[in-house]
Amino acid sequence: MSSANLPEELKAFLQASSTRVESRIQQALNTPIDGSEKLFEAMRYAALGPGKRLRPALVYACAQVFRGVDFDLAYCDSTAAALECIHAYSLVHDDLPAMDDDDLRRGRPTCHIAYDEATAILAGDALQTQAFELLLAEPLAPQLQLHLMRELATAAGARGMVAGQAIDLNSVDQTLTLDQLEPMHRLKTGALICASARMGALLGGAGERGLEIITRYAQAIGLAFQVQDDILDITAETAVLGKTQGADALRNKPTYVSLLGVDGARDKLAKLHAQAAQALQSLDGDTLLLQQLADYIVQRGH
Ligand code: GRG
Repeated sequence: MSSANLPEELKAFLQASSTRVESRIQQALNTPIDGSEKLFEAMRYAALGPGKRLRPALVYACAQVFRGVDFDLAYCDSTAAALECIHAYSLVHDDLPAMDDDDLRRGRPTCHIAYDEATAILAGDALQTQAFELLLAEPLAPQLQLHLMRELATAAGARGMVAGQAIDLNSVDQTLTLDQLEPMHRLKTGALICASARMGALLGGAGERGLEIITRYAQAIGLAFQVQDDILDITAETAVLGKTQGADALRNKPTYVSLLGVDGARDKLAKLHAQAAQALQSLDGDTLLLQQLADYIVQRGH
């Protein structure tokens, strides 16, 4: 699905949430101290490059589902920006020579190519801590603020995304089973997507039941996102992907496609899509946007 084919409501929502979060990130990254201009430039390059801003969109949409359409999305700006900063840092570090060693991301040179390796490492480090500064910048109820910080720290750290990345790096040239591949992706890609949805729901005032439903929805779309990523890695063109096509196969990394074939991976994707829709059925409120986001994740072309 290219952005031209998106339902109008979703297209408008994605546009509005991208504008909001980019402006919040700009604001956070516009005051370098003397001598750190290059660092800040690299941080802005990484965090404000042409990405889909999917995690911020999930924050806003999951808050809105509990608060209704009249809800002031400004309440979520810092949290949405925090999620995007963590995501941007993960991409910068993932592309480094010591990790995936990629020189193309979002259709442009990766951060360490556009700047240099040391600057890219520092930009990633600083984007990570910037995320927590952003969460602290919002005058929220202390309990809620602590809850958001815990969600993000857990999802991004050694029991979340970083664990997934460590397992992934160890899996090169290994034969993983599906039972090993799935937990790795639930951590590497799924944890941050799930945290985005849960943190949005918390900002929306979700209770325990609402949070549990959002978690089921987000776990399904988080894994679906990765399955579609694996499918695109072998079916889409580099120019469309904005990153090197076939990079996983080249590195001999196990993927859903290498284990299940393209058709098997598409079946898996359809099952996860259905699980996300099923979770939404138990949620009160207008879930159309969340359904459309799930559709977008499984049908996206890059
Ligand atoms: C380096 C600690 C550390 C973690 C890296 C998420 C991750 C862990 C690495 C990214 C590798 C990768 C390409 C994973 C596939 C799924 C994914 C996160 C794709 C990129 O996310 P998009 O499509 O990117 O949301 P945009 O550019 O749209 O923001």
